Amino acid sequence: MENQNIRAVDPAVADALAGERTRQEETLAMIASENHVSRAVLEAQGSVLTNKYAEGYPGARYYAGCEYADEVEELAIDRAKELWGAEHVNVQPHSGTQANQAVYYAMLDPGDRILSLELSHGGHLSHGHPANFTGQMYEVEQYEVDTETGYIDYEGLRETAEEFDPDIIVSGYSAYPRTVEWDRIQAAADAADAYHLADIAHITGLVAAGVHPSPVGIADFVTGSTHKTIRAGRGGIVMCDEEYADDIDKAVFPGGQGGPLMHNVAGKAVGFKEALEPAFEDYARRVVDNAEVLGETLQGHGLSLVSGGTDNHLVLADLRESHPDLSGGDAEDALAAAGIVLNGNTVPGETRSPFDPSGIRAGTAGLTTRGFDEDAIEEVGDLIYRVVDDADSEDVIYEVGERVVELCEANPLYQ
Ligand code: DSN
Repeated sequence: MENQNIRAVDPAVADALAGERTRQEETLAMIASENHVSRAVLEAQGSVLTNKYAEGYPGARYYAGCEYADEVEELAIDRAKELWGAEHVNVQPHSGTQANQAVYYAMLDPGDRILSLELSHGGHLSHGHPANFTGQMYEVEQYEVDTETGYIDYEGLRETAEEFDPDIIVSGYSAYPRTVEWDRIQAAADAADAYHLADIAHITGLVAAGVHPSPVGIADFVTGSTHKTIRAGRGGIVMCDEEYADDIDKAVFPGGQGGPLMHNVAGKAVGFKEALEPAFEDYARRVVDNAEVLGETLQGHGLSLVSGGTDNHLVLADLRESHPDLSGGDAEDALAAAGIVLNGNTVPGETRSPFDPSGIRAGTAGLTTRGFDEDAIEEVGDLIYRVVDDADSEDVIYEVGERVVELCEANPLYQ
C-alpha cells in the first residue's frame, strides 16, 4: 500500500489544507455555528475508522470486525447520555439536518404538518423551508418572533398551533440570541396534540454545561449537531425517550443513512469526554459572557441588536438603522477582508434578501476556545464596528487586519 503523506501524494490538496490551517490560525472565526475542536478530536476524526463499515448498531452490525467500532459508539452514546441526561441517544446522524430528517421520517407521513420558526426570524432550512425536502414533503406553517422585541412570540405560536393543528412543532434555532422557553412551546404542542422537536444544534454545548435550560425531558425529541458549541467535531445526534428509541434508530439506519461515519462517531466520543470535564462548564459560561460583552460593545457604538442583546453564544446586529446603506453581505465581505469571519444574516422583518440581508450574526464559541477573554472580545467588538462604520476604507481594513493577526498570535490554535 502507498504509505506516503498527503504532501507527497497530493500537493494541491496539501496546500489547500495548509492554507486553511493558516486561515484559521490568523483570522477570527466568528461564524456562530463554528468552533475549533481539540487536537484529540481532530485525531479521532482523521483516524482509521474512516475505513470501517459498521451498518447497524453496537452488538447488531451487518458486518464483521466491528468490535472497536462498537466500543467507540458505545462510549459516544454513554457520554452523550451523561452530558444531556437523555434516555436514548443515536450518535450516527451525519449532520444536524440528518438528525432532524430522522425525526420527521420516524414520526411523520408525507403531507403531515410542521409548525416551525420562519427562517429570517432565526429558524433553519431543515425546519420546513421550501428549498429543503421538509418544505416539499410536508405542509409547513411558521411562527415568528415579535418584531418589536425580537423574542419568540409564544402567544402567537400557541394561536397558530391551535389554528394549524400541526403534527410536530419545531423549536431550537440558528440565529436566535435569547433563552428558549421550552415549556411554553411544549404547552402549545400538548394543546395541539403534536410532537415537539427541539433542535439545539447551536446550543448543544451550552445545554450540556447547564448555562442554557435543557429541553431534554420536555420535548419529545432533541436533535443537535456536534461541531458547534459542544466542540466534538462534525456530525449530528438525536435524543429521545426510550419509547421512541426503535423508531428513531430505524429512521437513522436504514431509513435515511447507510454506514455510519465511524471516524466522526469517534470524534463525538472524544469531544463528549472533553465536555464532561469540569473545565467545559467554565468554557460554556465564558462563551456566554463573551457574547454579552460583544453585544454591549457593539451597542455602545450605536449598532442595534435583535432582541436588544443576547443570552447565549451569538449576537445578531440589524444594520438598517445605524448603517442603512450597508448590507449584511457587504459588511461580511469587508470584515472578512480584515480577518474577521462572520456572516451576513437575515433579520426579523427583513427588507432585503437572504443573499444580501440586513444583518450580521457573530458568535463567540470559537474565540473563547482559543482563549479570548472579555477585554479581548471588547476589542474585537471595537474592531468590528470600525470596519462596519467605514466598510469602504482600505486603510481601516488594513489596520484592523494587522490588529486581528496580533490578537490571533496572542491566542494561538493547535500550537
Ligand atoms: N449552517 C448552520 C448555521 O450557520 O447556523 C446551521 O446548519
